[in-house]
Amino acid sequence: MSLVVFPFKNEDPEILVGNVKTALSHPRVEEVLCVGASEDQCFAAVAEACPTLERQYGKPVKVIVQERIGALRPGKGDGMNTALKYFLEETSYERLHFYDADIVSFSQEWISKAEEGADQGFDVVRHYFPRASTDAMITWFVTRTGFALLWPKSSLPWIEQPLGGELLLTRPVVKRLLEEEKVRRQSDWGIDTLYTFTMVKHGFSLYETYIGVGKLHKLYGALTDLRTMLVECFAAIQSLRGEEIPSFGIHRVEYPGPVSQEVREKVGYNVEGSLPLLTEGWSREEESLLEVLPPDVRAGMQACRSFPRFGFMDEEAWYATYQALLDHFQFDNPHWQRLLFRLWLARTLNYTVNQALRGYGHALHYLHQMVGRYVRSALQG
Ligand code: GDX
Ligand code: MG
Repeated sequence: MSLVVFPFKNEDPEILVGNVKTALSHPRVEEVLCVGASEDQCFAAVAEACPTLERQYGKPVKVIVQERIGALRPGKGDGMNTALKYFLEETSYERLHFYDADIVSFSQEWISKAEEGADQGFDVVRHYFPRASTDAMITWFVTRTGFALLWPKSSLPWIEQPLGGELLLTRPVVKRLLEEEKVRRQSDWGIDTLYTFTMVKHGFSLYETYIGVGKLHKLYGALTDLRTMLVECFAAIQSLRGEEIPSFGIHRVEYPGPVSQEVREKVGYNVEGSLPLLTEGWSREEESLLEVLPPDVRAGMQACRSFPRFGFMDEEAWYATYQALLDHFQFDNPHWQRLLFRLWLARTLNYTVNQALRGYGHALHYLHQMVGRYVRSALQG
């Protein structure tokens, strides 16, 4: 029997309560837990709905505020780790499901497919979805790239959506995650990276189940909204450097289905609006950091100060840049944070213009092949 958890922060309570009901009506679900970042408006609305839901469905429904467990910015990591603790200390269920609170395409199928994977004996089941070719730019250029560079022999680079917040964990996995000091510490957006990394490190078997309807959820406006997430996801990878993990763990991926026209045609971000972000607001300190980058990248970024440039940031340039970032990036330095964002933006724009523009099939094939090329380069050292 299973516990379903929704971590949330300032979400639309109507959507969250709808998702709670969907979970409660699933026969495998014994209890639903919502973990809020604070006692915000959404928290109050969900708390008010709980007693009625409990009566209606005859199952416990709780809403709690996340504990302060980690050492970084108090964010989604504290929320998810609070849920792990609750699961281990307050319940004896065998499985824990996580789903984002803002999903509007959530259905019972998501729970059933995860349960089916676990029924087959997999320790972890992760959901994956069709994504637009210009979506998931942190996943491709930060997380999967970093996994390929640092752990090319592992299954990590081949996990479709390593940052996804929709997953099922069996009890031994939850126990192992919470025992890791690095996992408990990761209170911010880096939590998904830490969970993914730790489950592979300990050799848990992994199944990725495909959800064809896709994840429709609240969208970001400008690319700058992604800055915190980008920085925290990169820092999470950097903090794991030097850790050894097993080669070739058990990892199976359900074959995907046809991708809807809507996803194929969707543009993931505002291209024109992000161009000024390459040129605006350079400080002397930020300029001085360019010194540690490969010469072509340094010259390209210097040119950006007067006009947006990104033609130089191709696949090879990003590989070399990433290596330099692993060595030199400082998480607590705001100049480094701004520069990391600009470098990643240059890579994202370069890919958009040279690959995504050629069509959906080409772009997705390119991204997967790119990971393969990075894996091979990393193995050759
Ligand atoms: N308890 C708690 N505390 N929940 C939070 C907090 C927090 O500080 N911050 C965000 N959340 C919830 C939020 O309400 C939502 O349910 C979920 O976490 C994901 O946040 P959202 O703002 O919807 O982000 P996005 O871009 O949709 O997230 C995706 O990428 C993240 C990542 O890249 O790290 C999604 O797959 C996330 O699960 C993933 O963590
Ligand atoms: Mg979301």
